[in-house]
Amino acid sequence: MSMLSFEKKYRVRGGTLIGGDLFDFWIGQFYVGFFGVTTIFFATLGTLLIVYGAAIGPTWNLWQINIAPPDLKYGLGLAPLKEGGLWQLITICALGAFISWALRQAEISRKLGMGLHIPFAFSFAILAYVALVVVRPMLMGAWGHGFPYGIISHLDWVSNVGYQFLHFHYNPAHMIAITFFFTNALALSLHGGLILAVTNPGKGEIVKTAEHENTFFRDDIGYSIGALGIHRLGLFLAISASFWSAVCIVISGPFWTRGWPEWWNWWLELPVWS
Ligand code: 07D
Ligand code: 07D
Ligand code: U10
Repeated sequence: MSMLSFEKKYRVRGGTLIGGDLFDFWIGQFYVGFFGVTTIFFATLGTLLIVYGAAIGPTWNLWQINIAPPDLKYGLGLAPLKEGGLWQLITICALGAFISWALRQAEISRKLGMGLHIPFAFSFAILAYVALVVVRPMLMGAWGHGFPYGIISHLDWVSNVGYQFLHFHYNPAHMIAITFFFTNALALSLHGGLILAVTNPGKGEIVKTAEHENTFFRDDIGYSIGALGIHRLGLFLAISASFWSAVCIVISGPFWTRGWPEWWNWWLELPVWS
């Protein structure tokens, strides 16, 4: 309720990327917009296709439902509906829904006169998905290299693909991605902890200031990155995690076909050792 006076000010027409006034309105708390409609369309169609795939499949067990990509023999062509064609249509719907969602975020940001940082960040999640189901399969010559849509089956895919390269932990880009994921968790825990420590004090205590925040980290580690800086760092860490994930899977197959431990032979082959 407290938001209502503010909402009156910003809930005005404009800022849309496409279609002008068409769909430029709200339903309840949700902004609709052209890309809201395309999101609903793709997400609904994609979900119905998954339900259809489950209906013609062997199980209704949520964990076991599996929509497999086409056999490798179909290459980069279209497959019959029941032999991976469904996976291809669902992939198109997923891409349609994710990209619509990012554009919807962009329209809402524009309406509010905000930066486009959120859709920019979400684009990196989409990039990782595109790397898995579009870029890598295309570079390897078959849609069959995409991952299957199912809660357990997609885990099996990750494990199988990992062992195809003997020991996926030796993939250098995988190492970089994991390091970014872990650093991201460290940064968020430090930031969450710091903000709660200064702004949510015990009864009778006063709320502390930015000086306290900076001083804590100067005392602790000799440097404070600052209020704006920690958010820049957080965004950088998070998008880097997705970016290097995309890199680590795109190089596995298209650019490196042997076991990942073998990649490190370049170290032993350095001329300094001979
Ligand atoms: C908390 C935001 C909310 C999102 C949630 C996910 C669905 C799927 C659909 C039954 C952090 C909603 C789930 C819509 C249900 C049907 C048809 C985000 C939050 C709660 N995975 N993965 C999960 C997806 C890949 C891997 C869980 C999606 C790659 C491993 C969930 C994608 C690889 C493990 C899930 C995707 C991979 C998981 C929790 C797309 C490498 C786990 C996700 C579109 C990235 C964990 C049983 C979560 C698990 C898990 C969804 C892709 C690896 C089902 C939508 C192919 C190793 N994945 N995943 O919290 O418990 O994300 O699995 O790319 O251990 Mg996965
Ligand atoms: C792809 C998700 C995109 C999601 C989108 C939105 C909805 C809507 C609706 C909630 C990228 C979806 C939204 C559906 C939901 C509502 C309402 C995110 C994506 C667009 N690994 N590994 C990674 C670790 C091993 C292997 C990435 C760790 C083994 C393979 C990350 C370990 C082997 C692949 C990572 C470990 C192996 C990966 C995943 C430890 C198996 C990939 C994160 C501690 C034997 C994948 C792009 C990611 C990848 C990937 C971490 C172990 C294999 C860096 C920490 C050794 C084959 N692994 N891994 O990418 O890079 O998120 O994918 O052992 O393909 Mg690995
Ligand atoms: C942050 C922050 C900060 C805050 C914050 C946050 C980051 C300091 C100020 C935010 C953080 C949190 C709240 C913490 C928790 C969040 C997470 C852990 C992240 C994960 C989130 C979730 C798991 C929740 C996910 C929920 C979602 C995605 C909402 C789902 C909503 C919908 C499906 C509806 C979307 C609406 C759309 C698309 C448009 C409007 C549509 C409708 C209202 C529905 C009806 C549609 C129509 C009428 C359109 C017609 C449709 C047509 C024509 C198509 C029909 C097609 C057919 C085939 C039928 O830093 O600051 O605090 O809080």
